[in-house]
Amino acid sequence: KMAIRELKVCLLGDTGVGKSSIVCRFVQDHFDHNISPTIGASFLTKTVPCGSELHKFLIWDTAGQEGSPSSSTLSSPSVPCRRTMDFHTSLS
Ligand SMILES: Nc1nc2c(ncn2[C@@H]2O[C@H](COP(=O)(O)OP(=O)(O)OP(=O)(O)O)[C@@H](O)[C@H]2O)c(=O)[nH]1
Ligand SMILES: [Mg+2]
Repeated sequence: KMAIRELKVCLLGDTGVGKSSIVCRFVQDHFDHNISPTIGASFLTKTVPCGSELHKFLIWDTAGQEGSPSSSTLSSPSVPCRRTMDFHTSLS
């Protein structure tokens, strides 16, 4: 069984600069021309093989419209994450 290394990534920045688009490209290799502004925060993960390990990216994609997110935006279980998706790059 391969060891899993967790890598935490948090995207911050003004609304419309393309944070969610970068995340979408990274996790799904897809560009969505009609992507909606993020509300609250989105949490996504993607796991990719890297040498003898698996690297699991834990990605928090925050909403630029709402100004600087407080630390509670990212840590409180009460804050809605509008999308939670797991992506795994095929090992075969
Ligand atoms: N032409 C072009 N448009 C892009 C690119 N990246 C993002 N966009 C467009 O820019 C707009 C905003 O992209 P988002 O990814 O929603 O930006 P965001 O930073 O997540 O915005 P918030 O969620 O509001 O914070 C969308 O209409 C995207 O389609 C790019 O590389 N090229
Ligand atoms: Mg966004």
